[in-house]
Amino acid sequence: MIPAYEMNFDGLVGPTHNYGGLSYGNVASQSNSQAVSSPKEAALQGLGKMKALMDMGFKQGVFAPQERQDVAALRSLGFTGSDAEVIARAAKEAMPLLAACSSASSMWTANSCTVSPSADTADGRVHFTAANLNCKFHRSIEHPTTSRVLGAMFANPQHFAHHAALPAVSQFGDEGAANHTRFCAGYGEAGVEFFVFGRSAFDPRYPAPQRYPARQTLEACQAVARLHGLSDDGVVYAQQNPAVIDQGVFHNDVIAVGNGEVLFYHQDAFLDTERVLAELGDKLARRGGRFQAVCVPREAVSVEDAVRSYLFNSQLLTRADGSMLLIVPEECHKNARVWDYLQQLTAGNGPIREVKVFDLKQSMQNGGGPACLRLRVALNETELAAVNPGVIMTPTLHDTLVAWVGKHYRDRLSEADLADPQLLVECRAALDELTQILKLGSVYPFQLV
Ligand code: SUG
Repeated sequence: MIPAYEMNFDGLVGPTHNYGGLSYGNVASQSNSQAVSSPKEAALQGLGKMKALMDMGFKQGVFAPQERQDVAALRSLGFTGSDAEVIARAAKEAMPLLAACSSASSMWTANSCTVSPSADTADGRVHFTAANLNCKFHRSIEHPTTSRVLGAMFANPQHFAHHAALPAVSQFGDEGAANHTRFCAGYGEAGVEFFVFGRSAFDPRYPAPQRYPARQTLEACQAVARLHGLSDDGVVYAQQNPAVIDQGVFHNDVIAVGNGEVLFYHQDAFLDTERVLAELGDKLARRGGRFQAVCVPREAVSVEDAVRSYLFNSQLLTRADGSMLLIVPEECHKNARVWDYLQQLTAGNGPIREVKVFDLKQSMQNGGGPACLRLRVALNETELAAVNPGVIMTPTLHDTLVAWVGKHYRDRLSEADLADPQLLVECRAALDELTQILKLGSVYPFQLV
């Protein structure tokens, strides 16, 4: 069998990173609304994580940010004139819309798309479906550029198949890989794809949350599975517990993470948990794997502590010796109950043996932890060789990107700064240079005119 790997493509934080308070149902986004951000620090924190994982021997890639501000989106809402006039008018008349069109939210690449590796798909190619992210306006404008960037990263049609985002209506609300996990005995072997939804558009048997929106629907999950050519015996669907959505678990990756044969999850994460675990176990066994569920009981870590610390928004990585490493944000270290739990977990004889802590505060304050910042793509060696080499992290690329951030990014950004017409000019200059560094060609609207 051809050797295969999991590769993490981390979102490079864009130069307009700010705290817009744009995500109702995401506790961190709401509580840090209008705090002053540091785009430079945010980008460097992200690059620090990418470098650390590369240095540990993991395959690491980088996913380019989007053009912001999105002047075309503002124009579609009726703001007219030159680009500078559009921004000035939006700032004066509708600051929330300017904030939405300035968001650097594409950094959370776990939401960019859903990926099915070639071992799972009917035509033997790696399939990508861009996520419509249609629950939030500021995120719903990401997918056209996401599709172009994915197309430039994974260009070879012999190995890679790309699907446009699902129809942008709430019945097909799709948040990408944040609600999708894949279990397998080995990255190159057929696996079991686990889709978690928050509600059904049509079927009243699935209770929706009361307070906060459920962003992902069952029907979206089923459509992605069909598009990717997955077989029924390689797919499991589960409903997220609506009670935890109402406590701020706006994506499944805020309450569970899986890798290889292991699911690390909170006791309250799902509805019908026993059925879900049994189905995962059976289906993985038929694909040669031995499913292991690591449940975190609510007595050890409450849902509130899970949401505050982002314990489950961690990266679960397989080390060379087959044991697993958990990459957690610093907020886990600061929470005594979570930290105690992690000490016990790694001291036991379960699969997770080590924890590493990263400072990702700039992203965390908008509700994005280590797992949100990365898109996982399982690739065999032949497919890996077909990835655009410009987006594969190397020590040289890391240093180039650190220098690029130093040259172009602001130290501070407040809501008032979004009205500065110079910001757009700076961002476009930065992104124009970036597409050359990453060898992406023309992917941004300002490059396509
Ligand atoms: O969609 N926050 C993002 C965070 C996404 C986290 N991703 C995963 N869990 N995979 C969201 O809610 C906040 C932007 C602001 O308020 O400025 C924001 O979009």
